[in-house]
Amino acid sequence: MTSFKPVLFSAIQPSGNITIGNYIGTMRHWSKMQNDYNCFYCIADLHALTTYNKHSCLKKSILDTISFYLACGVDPNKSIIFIQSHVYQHSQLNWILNCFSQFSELLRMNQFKMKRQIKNRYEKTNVGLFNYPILMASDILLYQTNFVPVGRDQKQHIELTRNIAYRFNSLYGDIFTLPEPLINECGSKIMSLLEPNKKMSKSDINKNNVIFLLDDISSVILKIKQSMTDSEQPCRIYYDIERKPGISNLLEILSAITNKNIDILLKELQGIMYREFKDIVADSLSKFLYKMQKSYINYRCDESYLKKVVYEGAIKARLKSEKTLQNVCSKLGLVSLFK
Ligand code: AQP
Repeated sequence: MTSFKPVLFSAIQPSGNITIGNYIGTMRHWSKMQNDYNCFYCIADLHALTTYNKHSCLKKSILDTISFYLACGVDPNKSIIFIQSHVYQHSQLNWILNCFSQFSELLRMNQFKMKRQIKNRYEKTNVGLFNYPILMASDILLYQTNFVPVGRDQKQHIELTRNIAYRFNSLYGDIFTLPEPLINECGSKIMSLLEPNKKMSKSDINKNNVIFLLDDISSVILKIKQSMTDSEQPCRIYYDIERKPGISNLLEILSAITNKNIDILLKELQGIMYREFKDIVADSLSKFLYKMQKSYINYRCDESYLKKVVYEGAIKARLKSEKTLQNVCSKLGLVSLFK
């Protein structure tokens, strides 16, 4: 007899090289979650179209992302790994949910406000960027998801997803499961290295702000050494996001990759100077990335295996999502081709 497992959905958009922020905020939890949840791990390529302008690199980014999913321990025999655009149900439900979402609630989305500002400087904002949270709601709701591990930046999108699901359910009965975000206290928002009041992001123009999982070790060491701290005298290492955003950010990174909580780290780090602290962070990160990159390369050079994984994943994801979509269509009075 198979026991009931809650459904977990998580995704990363292949909008560039994956960052240590993406890893700490979500991916690092994925492999241990496989035993307790029915996991759907999606490569959100349609989302990437909203901001990505290097379309010639998109295919590479998608294959890189699948390889990192595998490198961080996701097992395709336990979890479903798939590419969003292979499962057309996402786009179909997206359109339907557009018709159950309000313009005003999308205008309130902080990520849209922030990304639109960046875009205004370089190009015009596209409608996809505005619509992004509804596509995200569709991704989640199609699988009757119970939990969504996300970084803090995505909390508002999960709240919107719940609101849309609740609105739909109030009209048509219990069609969608209302998902809960899973947000860790530590590492849920890793900040930029040089501007620690701003989130670390793949698309940051200043690459010294970001540790990418594919960075070579010498540049990781340099980026950490150059990272912004503060001028408090005497310099002391403690956790205080307001007063010491740079040091607190490095502490969160160190805590996440060493699996030690911050209180324990602080005891170990008592009395050391910032320079020594940065050496410790750089050393731990280098060891972590070296292992991760070694495993990544093994997967990345076998494209036919990567394609097999996402092919099989798409078949399973279509099966599950089609059930929800059929249910939704029938409630709406759309005529089925088959029945
Ligand atoms: N800095 C971060 N700290 C913690 N978690 C983070 N996440 C992103 N940045 C951080 C989490 O990673 C997951 C995947 O994110 P995404 O690729 O779907 O979109 P995003 O949040 O827009 O990521 P980026 O890196 O900022 O990409 P760009 O620059 O393309 O917009 C999400 O769960 C997110 O919370």
